[in-house]
Amino acid sequence: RLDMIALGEVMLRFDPGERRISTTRSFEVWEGGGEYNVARGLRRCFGLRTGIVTALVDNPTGRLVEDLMLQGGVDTSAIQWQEFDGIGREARNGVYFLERGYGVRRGMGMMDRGHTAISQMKPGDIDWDALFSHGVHWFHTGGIMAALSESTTEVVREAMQSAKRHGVKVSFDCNYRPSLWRSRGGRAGSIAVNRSLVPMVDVLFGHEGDVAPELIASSHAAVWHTAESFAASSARVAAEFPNLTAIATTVRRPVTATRNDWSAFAYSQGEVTVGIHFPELEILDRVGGGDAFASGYIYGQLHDRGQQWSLDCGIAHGALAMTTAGDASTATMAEVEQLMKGDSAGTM
Ligand code: KDG
Repeated sequence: RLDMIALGEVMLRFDPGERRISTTRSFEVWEGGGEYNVARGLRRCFGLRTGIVTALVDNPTGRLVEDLMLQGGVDTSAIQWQEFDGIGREARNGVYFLERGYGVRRGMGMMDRGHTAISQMKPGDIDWDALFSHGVHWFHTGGIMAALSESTTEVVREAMQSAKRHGVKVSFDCNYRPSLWRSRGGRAGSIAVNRSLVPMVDVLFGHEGDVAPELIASSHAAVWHTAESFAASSARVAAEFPNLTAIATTVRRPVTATRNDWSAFAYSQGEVTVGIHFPELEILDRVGGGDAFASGYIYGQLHDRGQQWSLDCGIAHGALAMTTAGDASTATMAEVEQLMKGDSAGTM
């Protein structure tokens, strides 16, 4: 029995450590994927039973991704395994390369994810009703999965419809990725898809650059700089989509490549909650911070801890996730709680 299920692509992440992609001689490998990272965080830090729905080609790199996910404690029994054609012409496993920023130099990344097995997933491939009928409480997916292809958009829609039938809460992280929308109408294409999905979403996540422009169709695409403008924009979104119970938005303005101005807001039932704030958070690896935020917030919501606690839990977990290498958080619940109280995490 699972508490939570995520749907999304999981890729192999190649990390050159302190070197650059173009000059390194070795890479460390991790698994990563926006939606999956949330399931992993809920498992490893918060102890929930979580599972991933994804598709992989059944070859050694696909099995490596599975092995890493198993190490993350996430249930992999719903993976759709696609037969390997021996060359990767029909379907591949996605990979990405990321080098970290340092001081004045921003980190840079490269995605290599065309023709992946998951981009070919289509409605009817997964028996969602069977998956959701065993006491699952939460379903999480997002704008990366919805962007992969026309058919994955429909898989997201199908999964959300089934979750709603089974009374499962649905969250969606906008996670706008320009490269994925290039052949699908760019930002306008993503807005149109997100707008069609949001009526089924209970909790909408995003970072401040994503949520407003994607969901507010008018030209009002302002970035939310203050609680006031966040309140106004999110009130409009909430009025338009009455099923939304909360909008949680992270604020992560890079101060330098290795520092963030990090916080978040939530909007729920007409009220804005402002979370704890780290104006100059030191960062080792910023990837996965938003996903760790989402998992902390979901944990709070699943345990009826209220907006303030959920938000602070998300912010603290996101902050800690960015202090270690890899997409995944290695934080413990005790460290998260300590940081929520304003103490630096860790003991000696
Ligand atoms: O949120 C983390 C993701 O950005 C990372 O895992 C890679 O899935 C990824 C994507 O598409 O950016």
